[in-house]
Amino acid sequence: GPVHWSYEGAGGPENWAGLDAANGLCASGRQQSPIDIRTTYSMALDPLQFDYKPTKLNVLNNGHTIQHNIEPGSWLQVGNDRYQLLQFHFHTPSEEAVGGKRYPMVAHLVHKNDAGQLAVVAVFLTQGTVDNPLFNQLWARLPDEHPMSLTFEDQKYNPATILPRDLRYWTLMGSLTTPPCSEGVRWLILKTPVAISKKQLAQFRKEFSMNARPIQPLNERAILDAQ
Ligand code: B30
Ligand code: ZN
Repeated sequence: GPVHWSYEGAGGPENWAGLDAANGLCASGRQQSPIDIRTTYSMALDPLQFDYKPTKLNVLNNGHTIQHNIEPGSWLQVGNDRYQLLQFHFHTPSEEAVGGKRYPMVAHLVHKNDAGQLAVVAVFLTQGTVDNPLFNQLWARLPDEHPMSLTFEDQKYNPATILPRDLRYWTLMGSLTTPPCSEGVRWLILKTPVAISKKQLAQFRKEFSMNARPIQPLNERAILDAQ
């Protein structure tokens, strides 16, 4: 059958564009993600306003990550732009790099506005000394086959629990980091990492040892920095 996209070998990132006619931007796009954050430009940026509410725990193993789908009703507002939180998922190592260095993991919180435009908030995950209680709840019963989706009716959590206290961020326009690598994605990358334990990192890596796309050229983009 057709080669499915993956992170190494025949289906790996260097070959994504050749796997499907819809994936052309993976090779030819000029605004691709992820990027390395090096030179940034200070600007007065709108603060991120998270208006998230408790949601039923859903866990999906889609073969390339663990994804948590969110019930309608959680919102992100940036200036006058309002986006609904759809899902969040993880990559290891982090896809985005800071000064050439990747964090152990990243969470991508995927939002969409009424016009269908995506805004993805990236939260770096670093290794701390104690379990992060949220991740104990999220990953208590990971689906070990894919595709496989589990919903726990009696387990609610507020997705805001994944956010650091300090919401300062970098921003630029980019793309989906997976095929079809569609552009027009508003990236909001939080500067402050959140800690999870070594055991929790290992729990994810046991299933997904490497699911990060290589760093993409910045080309004519500027990374803005709210100071
Ligand atoms: S990311 O945040 O840039 N890594 C999608 C959303 C965010 C990112 C990447 C992809 C997305 O919505 N992709 C389309 C849906 N997927 C299904 C899915 O959610 O699991 C189609 C697909 O990719 O083939 Cu796998
Ligand atoms: Zn992602």
